[in-house]
Formats: sequence, structure tokens, C-alpha cells
Amino acid sequence: MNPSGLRRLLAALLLGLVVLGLVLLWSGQQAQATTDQATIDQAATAVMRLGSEEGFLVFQPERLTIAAGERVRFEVGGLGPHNLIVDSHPEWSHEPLSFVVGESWDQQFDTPGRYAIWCEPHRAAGMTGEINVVAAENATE
Ligand SMILES: [Cu+2]
Repeated sequence: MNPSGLRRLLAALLLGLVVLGLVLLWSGQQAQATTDQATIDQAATAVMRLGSEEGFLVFQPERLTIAAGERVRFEVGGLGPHNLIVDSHPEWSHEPLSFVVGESWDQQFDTPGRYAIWCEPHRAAGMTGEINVVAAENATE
């Protein structure tokens, strides 16, 4: 092989490696995107806000129906501090006060039932609600 042929071969090889690298990078990003979506889906089924954007002391929505085993994301929507007390279920409650709008936590509800909820600082002001957990086989999508 003459020197110019060798140079062409090396150039072709290098180009091949670059293309292969780009394809691997792209497929890696696709896999990452899929994983992120799965994490979101698993993270929370429904969102309940604590405090409205306008500063009202309410849960939004006030009542939520979910299937047993699903997760709810509780998110501070406005004017805190808020917390979450689930009647007779300290293990599902979130007693620490949340001050920052956008602050959130997820809670899974495994046992069917109707659970009264309230915000401790604002219970007297009417910040109460309900989480209705239905058996998974009775849940409609
Ligand atoms: Cu509150």
C-alpha cells in the first residue's frame, strides 16, 4: 500500500470511530430519557397543593381519590408555613412545617379508606381535606 492509500484508510477509520461514538452517545441519551420518565411515573400519581397561589389557606384539590399503592406529591402552593396531618396516621403525616413555595414530598397510601387531612397551623382557618384511597381493582383510570 502506498503512503496516500494508507492515509485514506486511516481517515476512513477515524471517521468510522467518530460516527460510532455519536451513535453510542445518542442511544445513551435515549435510554436516560426513558429512565427519567419511568422515575416520574413511579414518583407520584397525583399532586395536591398546600395553599393556593393567591394565598388562600386551602388544599388544592380539597379531595383526592387514588388507588391503593399510589403516591401523592404534596407541594407548597403558596403562603406557608404548611404541614400535613393525616388523621390517625402519623406515619403518613408530614409534621415539619414547609415554608418555601415549590417545596414538595411524596407519600404513598397503601391502605384503602377515607382519610381526613389538615394543615396544623391553618386547621382553624379551614385548611382541611380528604384523601380517599380505593382498592386498586376498584380504581378507574
Ligand atoms: Cu397551612
